[in-house]
Amino acid sequence: MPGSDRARGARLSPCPKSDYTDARRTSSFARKSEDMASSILILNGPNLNMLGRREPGIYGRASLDDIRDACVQKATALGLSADFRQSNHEGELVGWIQEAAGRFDGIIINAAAYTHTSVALRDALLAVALPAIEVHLSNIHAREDFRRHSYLGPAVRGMVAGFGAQSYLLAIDAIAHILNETTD
Ligand code: CA2
Repeated sequence: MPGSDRARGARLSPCPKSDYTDARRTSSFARKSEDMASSILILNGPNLNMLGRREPGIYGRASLDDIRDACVQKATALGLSADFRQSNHEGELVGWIQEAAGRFDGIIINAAAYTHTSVALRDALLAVALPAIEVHLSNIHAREDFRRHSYLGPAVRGMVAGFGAQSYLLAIDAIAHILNETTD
């Protein structure tokens, strides 16, 4: 799925041609020192702290703690470190995205209801220009019309939706692939 040119473009540093060519051949994992794992920030928006307690028919029975544990396990298996956070406050999520620049290599975000309302989260993701993936537990295209539009779409490389907690694990696979690929 196409992501924003701006987000991808910012990963290409303005270095001399020979270095640039080398950088294109070298994976981002390989560019890091061997003992330094790539790190991803996994963000969760409002009400996701309620998972497992209400609406299991739509969102499944896993709690957010269960999903965090599965994400950390999956990330570790892929050689990534993962920081998993949840907030009910848009501004806190914006702050975490802003702080991610220079500290994390990629972002996975389930912005929950803010997906469908937040220009601020979209702008923050575009501003930090880290590779980002949008996730949803439910298939947002099979629900109410208002859930079919995501403000985050232009700011992310792609979206995984509809697979319950598995959506997060698929997104970790995808970001590992992005971080491991030759920059192009
Ligand atoms: O499917 C998803 O992951 C959503 O991001 C979940 C959001 C919803 O607004 C999006 O359209 C799709 C809702 C998260 C609220 O989670 C609850 C969990 C348990 C009980 C009530 C809400």
